[in-house]
Amino acid sequence: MKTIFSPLHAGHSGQMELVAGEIVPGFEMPSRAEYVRARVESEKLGPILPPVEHDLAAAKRVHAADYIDFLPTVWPEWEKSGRGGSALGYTWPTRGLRADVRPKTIDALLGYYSFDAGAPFVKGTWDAIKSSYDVALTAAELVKGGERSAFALCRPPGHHAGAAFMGGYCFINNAAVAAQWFRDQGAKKVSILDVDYHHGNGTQEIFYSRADVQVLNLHGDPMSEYPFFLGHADERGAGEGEGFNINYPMPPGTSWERWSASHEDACAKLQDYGPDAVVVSLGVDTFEKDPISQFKLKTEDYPKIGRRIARLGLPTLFVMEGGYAVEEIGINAVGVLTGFEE
Ligand code: Q9C
Ligand code: ZN
Repeated sequence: MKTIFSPLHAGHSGQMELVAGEIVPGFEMPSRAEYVRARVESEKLGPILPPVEHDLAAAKRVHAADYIDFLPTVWPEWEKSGRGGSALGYTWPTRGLRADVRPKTIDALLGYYSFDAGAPFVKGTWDAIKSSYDVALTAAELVKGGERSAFALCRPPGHHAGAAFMGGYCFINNAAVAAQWFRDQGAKKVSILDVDYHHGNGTQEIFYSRADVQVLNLHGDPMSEYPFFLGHADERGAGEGEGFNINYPMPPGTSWERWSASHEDACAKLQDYGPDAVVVSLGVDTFEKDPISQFKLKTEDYPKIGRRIARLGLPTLFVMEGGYAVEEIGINAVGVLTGFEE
């Protein structure tokens, strides 16, 4: 399997994050991608290739054009206003406020275009976002070109980003962009299988009213886990999309037995749907030692995930999402991929 990777991810570094009332260094750090890249090499998964640059048209197929146009302006505007640190909003248009007003200052716009303070910008953030997007599209092109699978080693991740908002370490929804790109290239139906520990709220939002992209999500129960306000079992899609969004919230402490039963059910529903391509939102923050998660998957479980996905027998794009036990991310993520290839 070929891996697409860009070193430009590393410019998105040194961000700060609000955790339990304190500002701490961000968990979503550059070494994550470097550990994965190193493991791809040491396991000889296949060649590691740079992305091809793309314009932003494919991003605007799933995101609002004004949102995408805003992203490259964030750091320059933040600097112009004399700030350092991380560019973050602090006011959100929640219930009782006007979500239809688009104010003018950078502070207001950061709130307008986000759902939490989990997507900080630093100087290199836009270039990293753009490279991650290019990585996803370049890997999708390999699959469209006839490869059985490809690995988009994206950083920053994407699945919390919705049509017009960032959050949860995510800016552009790389998996959603790739799924839509497959559709635009002639795929009639695409499935997104999201195995990251956190619910992919952005992906769900983007495709919620559509029957042509099935979204299956396995994650920590949002009654007690981030992102709290989406990802519940009764969210099944709307209108034409009714029945094409499927959530599997699971309790803290979930281990392989429970998780794999949900995965089995998701794979069966995916197979019934019969897509032309599968996009896997590959987070490995389900790992027992993940510092921000509550599931108990073990290193030996990850190849089993890959083997099950391989049995679907469909063209498959793996898109890197979360995973914060940095030293083990490579072992676990590449474990899925080598399991797939067996
Ligand atoms: N106490 C992804 O895995 N913050 N995003 C959690 C921890 C947000 C995770 C706070 C976690 C976002 C792509
Ligand atoms: Zn996650």
